Amino acid sequence: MLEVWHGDITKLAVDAIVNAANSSLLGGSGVDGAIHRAAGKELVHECRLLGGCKTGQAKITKGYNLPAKWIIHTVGPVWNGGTNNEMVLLESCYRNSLEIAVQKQLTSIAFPAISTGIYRFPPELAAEIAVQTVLEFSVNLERIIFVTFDKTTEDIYGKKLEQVLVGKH
Ligand code: AR6
Repeated sequence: MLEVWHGDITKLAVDAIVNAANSSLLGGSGVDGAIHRAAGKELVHECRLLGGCKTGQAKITKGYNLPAKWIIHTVGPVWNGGTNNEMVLLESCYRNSLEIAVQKQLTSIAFPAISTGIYRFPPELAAEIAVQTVLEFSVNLERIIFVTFDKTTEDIYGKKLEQVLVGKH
């Protein structure tokens, strides 16, 4: 089931939340900063052992103090006008995160709007890629939640999911 939920991803008691990280995996601002703060210091210790992560790839750690059991860290592309493979890389973020979730037999996962903050990916296009990519996995997972943190993103996801549900995609 696909859902849109408005709020702070660190509050969600799901199997895994996805982090929009940077390639160091050592924390940052935005949702990454919020996740590291809420999970606690042990998270960065585990992240140090992972040796970073390439754009479009994903790696998993424990959730530590979060209500979520796991954190899947993925590195979205920085938007540079769309000619640097940004769309394919964003799709890879969703796909690789979901593949890890399926491999680990997780049943619920929550995504932030990867790359649409500091990395400046156009939110409408990002939501289109996110929804189309997760649809393929909706048979494998019981709950896939799109977490929106601002009204614009919430409206965009609301519309996209409506289109999908009435078969207009
Ligand atoms: N819960 C849910 N969504 C959130 C939260 C939260 N607590 N906080 C922010 N968002 P961004 P990016 C939304 O900038 O564009 C970091 O420094 C936010 O409103 O967090 O992928 C990393 O270390 C936006 O819709 O991630 C990287 O260097 C979405 O999350 C860089 O930022 C993504 O915004 C990654 O940039």
